[in-house]
Amino acid sequence: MSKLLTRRKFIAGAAAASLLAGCDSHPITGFLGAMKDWNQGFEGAIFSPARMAPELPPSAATPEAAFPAYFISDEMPDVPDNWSLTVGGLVDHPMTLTLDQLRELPGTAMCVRHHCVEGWSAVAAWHGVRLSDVAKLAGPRAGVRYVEFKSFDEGYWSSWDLGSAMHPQTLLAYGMNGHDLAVGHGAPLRVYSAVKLGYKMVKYLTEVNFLAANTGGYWENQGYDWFGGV
Ligand SMILES: Nc1nc2c(c(=O)[nH]1)N[C@H]1C(S)=C(S)[C@@H](COP(=O)(O)O)O[C@H]1N2
Ligand SMILES: [Mo]
Repeated sequence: MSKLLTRRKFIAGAAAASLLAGCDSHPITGFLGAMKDWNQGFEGAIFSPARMAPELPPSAATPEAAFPAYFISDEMPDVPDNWSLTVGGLVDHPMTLTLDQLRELPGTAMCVRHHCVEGWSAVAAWHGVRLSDVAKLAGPRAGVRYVEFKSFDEGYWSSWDLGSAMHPQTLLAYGMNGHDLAVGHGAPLRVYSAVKLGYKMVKYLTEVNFLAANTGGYWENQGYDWFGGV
């Protein structure tokens, strides 16, 4: 399969994702059919139901002007023209996804509290696609144990344990509080999760890589806890 997912194949993929999301009364065809040879045990282990972290009503959201925007670049990063997300590593179907393609996937939203190790916390609703749905399209291989996230912000990156990455409350988020993600908060796409501390949630995302090895992270390599759970 080509690196660039064609629109037709992508739509088949989106259909496969919604089938996998729980409606499996349809015949297994196309992209989903191609995935039937997955290692079933591995699939069960990584996409098994997880305990859900507490969510808050959208009315609990912090006024946005009071929600810090934090990035390591000296100035707010410039969103590259023709931005796209690369999904690769040890996967059967490496992909390059545009923002429109991501928006066509089944989406979800959650309102949760953000915890930064520097001592602040704030609440927002985040909108996007479950990383586990993107993983189902990419088809991680049995040796995968980690997921690495890279950004266009001065090389900021993080790597996660596969279980946290596949948690149903771990999103590739393109929206916040009902509108598009602002550049300050990581546009066009960031990781957002109810189960991790702020520094694990890479903004300005460019790459998601499914890997056998732990590749550390920007803050993790300077002493912050690598797991970084909430
Ligand atoms: N690319 C990138 N992602 C990043 C950071 C960063 O500097 N660059 N900072 C992290 C930290 S420490 C926190 S607390 C959150 C902040 O997210 P916010 O700016 O939306 O509040 O982003 C995380 N993701
Ligand atoms: Mo942070």
